[in-house]
Amino acid sequence: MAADSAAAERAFDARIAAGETIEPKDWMPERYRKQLIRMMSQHAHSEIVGMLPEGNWITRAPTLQRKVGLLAKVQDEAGHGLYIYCGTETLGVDRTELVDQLLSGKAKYASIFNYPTLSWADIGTIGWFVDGAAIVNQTMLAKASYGPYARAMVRICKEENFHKRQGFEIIATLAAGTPEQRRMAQDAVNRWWWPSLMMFGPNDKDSPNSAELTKWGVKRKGNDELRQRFVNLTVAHAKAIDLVLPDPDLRYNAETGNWDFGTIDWAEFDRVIHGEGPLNRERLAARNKAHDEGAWVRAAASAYAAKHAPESASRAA
Ligand code: FAQ
Repeated sequence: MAADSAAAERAFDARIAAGETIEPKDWMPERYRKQLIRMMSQHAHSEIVGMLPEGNWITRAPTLQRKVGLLAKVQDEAGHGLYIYCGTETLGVDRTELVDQLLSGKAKYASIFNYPTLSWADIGTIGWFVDGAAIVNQTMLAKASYGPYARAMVRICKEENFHKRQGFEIIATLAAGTPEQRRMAQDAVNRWWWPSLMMFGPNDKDSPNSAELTKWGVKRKGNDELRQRFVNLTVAHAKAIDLVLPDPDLRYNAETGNWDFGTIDWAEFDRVIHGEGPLNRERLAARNKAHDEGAWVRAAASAYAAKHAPESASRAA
């Protein structure tokens, strides 16, 4: 039996080495399954909690057109969350269990969504920085070894690209506006820059999951390389609209071709991912309230399924 499983593991490793995609019904090591459930469910939770900071501005968007755009973006994030929950379910876990982990505070979700959105410029900055960072990270995940996750990323990245452009256009408009609008834009950039860099996770040397995820082809690039790629891209965007990234140590390194940047406040990151960020409690309270208020929808859906399931089963037969 143990010999069988060692042989299965060798065959699995060979498939990964050959760049094959692993599909739900394929054999996989239990640890691979667990790591994917952890990472994918945290990702799904992030999309869902990520609706809250932006949802905060739907009623206050400055024009009807801005409101329509923001509404569509927030709906897209909901879709991404549901899509990734479906992907996670292909690994044999029940969504109810995952949602319970989020609601009880046991599961992590992206640290960035525990910061407040104080002005309209924050909405532009989230699109520019947060969706921008998400694209850099998820474009690599679109090549992940697990098929359902990789395919979800292809579709999601297309939408995130649109969100990023929309956000950048908002912030560019403000940056080219009145002195007060420029100040608002700069203030948002000052507050969101460092938390956006934290989105990529700890430095590789402090990342307990990276080695395993890299070995199995889930992560194709390390946290540090992706963070650096995001910095390199974003410096150019900030220059184009004459806003300043709040880092006195930011300078071009001709030897590496990268923009060197200052030290991230990892103590702040640790606080935020352990529930002590500016809005962790409010975010969880909002999700719990929404879940409680949605009880009647779940009850109605279950009642409908119970009534119609036999019919649809016999139609299928
Ligand atoms: N926040 O060993 P590593 C979006 C945790 S989607 C919170 O390096 P790993 C769309 C990590 O889970 C944004 N926790 O972990 C949108 C682990 O904890 P654990 C979400 C973090 O998995 C835009 C521990 O620290 N994207 O923005 C964070 O190898 C706008 C040690 O870290 C994804 O989830 C963090 N930033 O690498 C929506 C992408 N970083 O579980 C609305 C998929 C680390 O051991 C509006 N995920 N941790 O207790 C990933 O690529 C990876 O999971 C990383 C972390 C890179 C996030």
